[in-house]
Amino acid sequence: MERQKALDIVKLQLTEHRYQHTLGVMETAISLAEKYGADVKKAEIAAIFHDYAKFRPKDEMKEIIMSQGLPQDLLLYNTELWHAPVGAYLVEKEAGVSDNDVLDAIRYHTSGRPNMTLLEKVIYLADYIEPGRHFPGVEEVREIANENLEKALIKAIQNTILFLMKKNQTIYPETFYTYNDLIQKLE
Ligand code: DGI
Ligand code: FE
Ligand code: FE
Ligand code: FE
Repeated sequence: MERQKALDIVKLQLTEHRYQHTLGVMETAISLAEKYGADVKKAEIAAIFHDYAKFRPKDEMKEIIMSQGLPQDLLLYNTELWHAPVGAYLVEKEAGVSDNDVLDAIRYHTSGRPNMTLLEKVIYLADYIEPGRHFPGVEEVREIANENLEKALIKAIQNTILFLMKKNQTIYPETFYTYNDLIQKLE
């Protein structure tokens, strides 16, 4: 799909602020893909669509999780996790994106998963470090991302887990499994 067509589709689904975030993720994902050898075109499309379902009503997302065979344990954790797998489903159904690498990068952009593909890592990290992000620790992750993709990903996940724990929020187990997998593979 052409970049402009994808952007036109996604713009209708997002607020202006979230659309600007999406443009940042797109530029960052392209840079990371070029640097680390991921498919640049797939990174572009996955980045554009990654938050497609962000503003869907919770009822609709819940119904899709229940009826479309998505992981049922999502329903026991933070609703903020839902837009990633639901987004993968809707982007295929409504926007006609059929590339499974792209759909998986959307599906796992919030929780990650063990054995993440290069493309999945690029999208997860681009989402975290795009220029519009300003939370504590992001600059450190940006610097690590210039050197080592996996180390930057680990730092981003550590920060996310610590942030959620400080707010007394639950942590989705997949987030821990992703973290453990990356640590175990670090050389
Ligand atoms: O959609 P974005 O805001 O661009 O970013 P995102 O999809 O990476 O994360 C959305 C939110 O999900 C973020 O505020 C933190 C939350 N989150 C991420 N991982 C977990 C999580 N919430 C819980 N409860 N557990 C997690 O493992
Ligand atoms: Fe997201
Ligand atoms: Fe993220
Ligand atoms: Fe995002």
